[in-house]
Amino acid sequence: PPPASPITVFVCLFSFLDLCIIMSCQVMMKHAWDNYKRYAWGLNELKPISKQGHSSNLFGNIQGATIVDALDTLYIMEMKEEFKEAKEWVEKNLDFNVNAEISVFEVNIRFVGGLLSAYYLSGEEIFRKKAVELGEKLLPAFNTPTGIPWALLNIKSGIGRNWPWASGGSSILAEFGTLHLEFIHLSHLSGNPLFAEKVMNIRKVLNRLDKPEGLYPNYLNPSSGQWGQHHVSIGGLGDSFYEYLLKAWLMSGKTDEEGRKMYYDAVQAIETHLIRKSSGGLTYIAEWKGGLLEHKMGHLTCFAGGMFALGADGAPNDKTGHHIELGAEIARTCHESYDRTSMKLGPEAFRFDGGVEAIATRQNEKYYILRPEVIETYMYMWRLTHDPKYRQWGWEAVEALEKYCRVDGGYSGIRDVYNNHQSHDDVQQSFFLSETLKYLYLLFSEDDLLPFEHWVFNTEAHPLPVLHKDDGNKEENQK
Ligand code: DMJ
Repeated sequence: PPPASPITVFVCLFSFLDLCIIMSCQVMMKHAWDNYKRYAWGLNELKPISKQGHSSNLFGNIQGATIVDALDTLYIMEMKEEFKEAKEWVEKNLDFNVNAEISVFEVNIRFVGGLLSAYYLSGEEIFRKKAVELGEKLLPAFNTPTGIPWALLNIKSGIGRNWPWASGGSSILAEFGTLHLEFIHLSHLSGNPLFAEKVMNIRKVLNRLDKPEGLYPNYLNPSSGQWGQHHVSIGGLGDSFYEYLLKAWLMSGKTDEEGRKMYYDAVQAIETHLIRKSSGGLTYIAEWKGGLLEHKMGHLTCFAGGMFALGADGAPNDKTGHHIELGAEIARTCHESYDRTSMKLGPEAFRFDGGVEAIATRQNEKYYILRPEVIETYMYMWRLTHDPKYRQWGWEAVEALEKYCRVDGGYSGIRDVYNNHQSHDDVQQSFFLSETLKYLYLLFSEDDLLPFEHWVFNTEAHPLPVLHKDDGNKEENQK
């Protein structure tokens, strides 16, 4: 049953089912938000079991990740009071003049993306100002011989470096490849072409390089401009690079032909070399290591179902139906990865070898940290096909989240989804509010709420408007 509140019980009793579920999503958001506010206000994330703040070093000592990540969800769910208090916090407290080493990717997708969406939805100038201010702080990350940015940047000193664990001192494909949408909007909103130039240069570097079998390795050295280890993944370390090629084209009003070509060429190579069918008939996307396949799929990889379906419309050679079908098959596989656990929540990674299909076999891959990718794919599949099974599957996820992740102090991740004796990880990730709950809400809303013709979602589910060629002039004329 949906989480009880007097209003939801009333609506559900009178069986306006979609409305009832939408309200359940609001109730979930309220529970997550109120507890964050109560126990961790102004800090990055909430520890819902120990009821205190959680600081991740991804944001250095920039604070308020949950507030900025949640702004647009609060707005979309019409939680006006909460949106107002979040805005006031941003006005008074969001400060980028700190001595902090941050992840350029995480700060871009959560903070820059969150602020941009809040600006476009509400029209409040403070969000535009803060987004541009933060974007400027990120620019020194591009000071490398190739212009491929560092992964980590001290935003006070402007000194960058890469993750010590990354192959051969490389930058990571999914990190430097996931700046494009936000940086194009930063140029659009600031009138400063530098942001767009930086991300267009990343494309130029990539296009000059030979790609093994047409695939993009996850590691690229920013000094030599050469690939590191030939490890290819559509999940962690690779994922949102592919997403942003497609969305760059869509966000340009389908004028960015280079983005389009890079996306469909990449999908072609992925289909040939990475996508396989299990003996039980489940389609999955394997990982590629120097030509050898590892038959494992990450929870993160599950976003690709939605991506294939979203890109179906422009697919070359009459392949629209094929791309929708591919999206549907990935959605089914990812649903199976949920359905084959005892909690009905999916593991971090699942395998197709050693006699198993869509099941995690290693203890350190059995956790679920409130990730959105499977629900994200349900949302895209629903919007693009209206097959009711996607709403059914979304509802199963709501029930499981309520049963196993909801605790007194908010929502927590789970350490082992195959073990009914709950062990919580005690973190309410900020992406639970920005992505998981937003995608659930959109799954049960009408298609004209943030329609795909006018909006694209960044990889943290922050909606950004499609830019048409004459948008800049229109704004000039209005001034
Ligand atoms: C989010 O921060 C983004 O979706 C990112 O692209 C991948 N990981 C998390 C959610 O799982």
